[in-house]
Amino acid sequence: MFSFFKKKKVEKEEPKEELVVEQEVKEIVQEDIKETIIEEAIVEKIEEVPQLIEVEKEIVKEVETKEEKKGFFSRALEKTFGTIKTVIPTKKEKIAFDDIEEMLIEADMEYEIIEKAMDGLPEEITRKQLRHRLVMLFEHAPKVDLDNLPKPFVRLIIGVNGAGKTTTIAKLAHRSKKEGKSVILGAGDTFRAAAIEQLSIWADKLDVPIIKTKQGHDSSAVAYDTISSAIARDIDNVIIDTAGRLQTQKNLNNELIKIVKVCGKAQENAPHQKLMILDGTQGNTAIAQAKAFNEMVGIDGIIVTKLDGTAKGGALFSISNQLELPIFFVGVGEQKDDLIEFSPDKFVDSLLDEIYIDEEN
Ligand SMILES: Nc1nc2c(ncn2[C@@H]2O[C@H](COP(=O)(O)OP(=O)(O)OP(=O)(O)O)[C@@H](O)[C@H]2O)c(=O)[nH]1
Ligand SMILES: [Mg+2]
Repeated sequence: MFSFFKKKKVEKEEPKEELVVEQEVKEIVQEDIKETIIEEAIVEKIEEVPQLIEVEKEIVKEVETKEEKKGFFSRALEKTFGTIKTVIPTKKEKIAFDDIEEMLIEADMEYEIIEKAMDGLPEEITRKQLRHRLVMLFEHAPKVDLDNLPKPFVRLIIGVNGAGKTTTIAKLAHRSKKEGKSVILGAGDTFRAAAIEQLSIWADKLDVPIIKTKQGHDSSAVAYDTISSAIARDIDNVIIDTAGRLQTQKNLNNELIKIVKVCGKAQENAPHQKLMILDGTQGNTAIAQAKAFNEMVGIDGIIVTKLDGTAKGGALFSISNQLELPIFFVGVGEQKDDLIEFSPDKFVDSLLDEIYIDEEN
């Protein structure tokens, strides 16, 4: 009995070993097959890489466009929209004339402009009707051809004290770099030592060259040197800071006129853009300042700052319409990326999205 069982046990063990070996061989073969499949898949995918990169680029672009639009109303107009919603709390297909009028007043659009925009509209207003009227308010502003810019392209930044000039210069320089353009800054606010320091810190942070002098020195000389340096170094963009000034400060204003003249000596037709920086929290009062500066040196465009902190977004309509100047950018914070390219269509659409149900009608 005992030997029988023993024998049987031995007989059973032999095929088990064979089975184990067979199993191991199978596993090795399966691994090989798997590796081959993976290798083939990788080769296939490598061939697809250029197409995938294209698809990825398109997706990124789409997301950026959406983000830009979303960014526009979620940040720039957050407070303005908050105010609008107190007047029109629920979205509708048609909105009463009086509600629209009240909403625009609350958003700090000038009453004269509101009357002009709404003249002849019916008692119940559709999105399409209102959109047409609001977009029209920006139409006097001349279009700027950004395709054939001179090199260097010189921008002179002007405005009253604390409007956000120096910070906006940093944002514009950052934007130039992102677009693959070289840029140089001119510390033309020689009035305050801290101003030169402030722009130098930004230049360091952004890793862009800066031309500066000592406090109290001639700011037009800084402007001249910055443009000359850009020409010598083949730099695309020049951005020149200036001291904050009120339209009533005669000496400072003569200085500004001199800076403009001297820029023209360094390069023909420079400065190519005189940009007025307006503090958005000032709403309509900023318009009077801009008018005075426009008479003094001629302004080519506006950048409205600090829209993140104000419910006065509606003033953008009056600013552009009254001054008949384009708004190029809006500032929505203190960081280098907090600058949004302004588009009347996007601005109006994001505002209407808040109060109308239907996108099309
Ligand atoms: N929230 C917010 N703050 C801003 C914006 N732009 C500028 N600031 C802040 O406003 C203050 C004044 O900005 P500056 O860039 O120094 O203004 P400036 O016009 O150069 O001032 P002066 O040189 O004194 O005339 C700073 O504290 C900035 O950080 C913006 O878009 N949003
Ligand atoms: Mg400054």
